[in-house]
Amino acid sequence: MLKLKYVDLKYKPSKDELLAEYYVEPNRIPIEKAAAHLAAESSIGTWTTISTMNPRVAKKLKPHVYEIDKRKKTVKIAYHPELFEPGNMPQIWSAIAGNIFGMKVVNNLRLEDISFPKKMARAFKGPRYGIEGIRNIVKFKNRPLVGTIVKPKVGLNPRQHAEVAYNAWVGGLDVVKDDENLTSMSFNKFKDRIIYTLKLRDKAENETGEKKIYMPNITAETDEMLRRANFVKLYGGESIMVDILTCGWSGLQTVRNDTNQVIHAHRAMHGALTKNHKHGISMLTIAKCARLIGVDQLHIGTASVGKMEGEPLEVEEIEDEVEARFFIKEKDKSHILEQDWHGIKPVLAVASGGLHPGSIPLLLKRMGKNIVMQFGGGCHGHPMGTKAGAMAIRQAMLAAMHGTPLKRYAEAHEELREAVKKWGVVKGR
Ligand code: CAP
Ligand code: MG
Repeated sequence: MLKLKYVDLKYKPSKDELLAEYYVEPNRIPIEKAAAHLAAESSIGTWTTISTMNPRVAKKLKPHVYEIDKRKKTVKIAYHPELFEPGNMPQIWSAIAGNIFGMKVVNNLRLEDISFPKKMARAFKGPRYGIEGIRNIVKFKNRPLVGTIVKPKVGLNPRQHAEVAYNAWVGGLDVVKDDENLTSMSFNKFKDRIIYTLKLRDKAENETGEKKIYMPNITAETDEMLRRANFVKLYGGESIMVDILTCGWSGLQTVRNDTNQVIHAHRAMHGALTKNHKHGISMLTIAKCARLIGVDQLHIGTASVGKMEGEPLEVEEIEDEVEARFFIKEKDKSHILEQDWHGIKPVLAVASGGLHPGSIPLLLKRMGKNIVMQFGGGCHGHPMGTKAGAMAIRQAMLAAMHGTPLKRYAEAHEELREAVKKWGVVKGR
């Protein structure tokens, strides 16, 4: 029976192959052996030699472990493109992020990065709007978008929900979105919420003369998501939000292909994959796949300014990803959501979680102005209420854009003053 040799450290991957990088902690075997098992199980092989393997299949489709770093415990594998179905993200993950996580030969395993060859990447649609499309909708380019998540996460009825959204908009926020666990509840039915909230969005637009955006969470079974997106469109909503990981890539692909709205991607559950830096799947990998499928906005954390754990690394991974292996121009140093991907539009990064007006200067410094900044507790927790919270956020954002220290700006702005009194100003480099 044919015994295949998967490790070939002299192998030079071609530009047509998919490259995957793993962190590998082998279980009492040499890392080379563990790597060979991973390569086999994620492609054509299994735990033993098999009579049905023929030299032709082996020669064409066998992946190559082409790099092993014993100190860093990293392994890189090159996969022939025909191991994958074009445009089928679930299948790609079933292969290179599938069975291998459960194998006894590894104690820990983390998929750190995927590099797609151009042809495979082009089988996906990418964002319909991307950064430029969203900027065209809001009609400004020179500042971050600021927004809120209606809080409490769930509990308000549709009228109350719409009222909170309205107060946030007229206070100065651009975006209002539902929370990740708010869908169609007994006390807050999706359709009622859409009707009331979009009506007050129109009112807020008329009163402020600014474009206001509502991102309703359509997360549900796939057909239902499409029905909800249609309903939103019927009432004049140009945006929808999807919990991309709990829905899965398949649901997300359908939403991307069968709707024509701006897609805001919430990453609820990502911590189950990303939080353990020895096991799971990196946010970088998730971000690349989400961009290929075609989300327009993606949560990437808050550069450790906010509440979510593990963020410095997460954000660094995304913001500083310059290992130009993903068919990008070698010299392109922009972050993974914005790199030039030859026709696949850039995605607008979303910073959310534990933010308040005092977080803005540092956030702006670390993440730049091409982001959506979102404030839940940091808006509705304002001592004077939601509208004042929104005003304080807008004031802090304008102050930060002009390089004015928040405390100085707050002297003449009561809302910001109260916010800074409650939450302070976040310091850092
Ligand atoms: C923010 C938020 C977001 C998380 C997601 C929340 O609210 O709505 O879902 O920030 O995190 O419920 O926590 P607060 P990430 O502003 O009140 O914290 O972007 O890291 O996935
Ligand atoms: Mg939330």
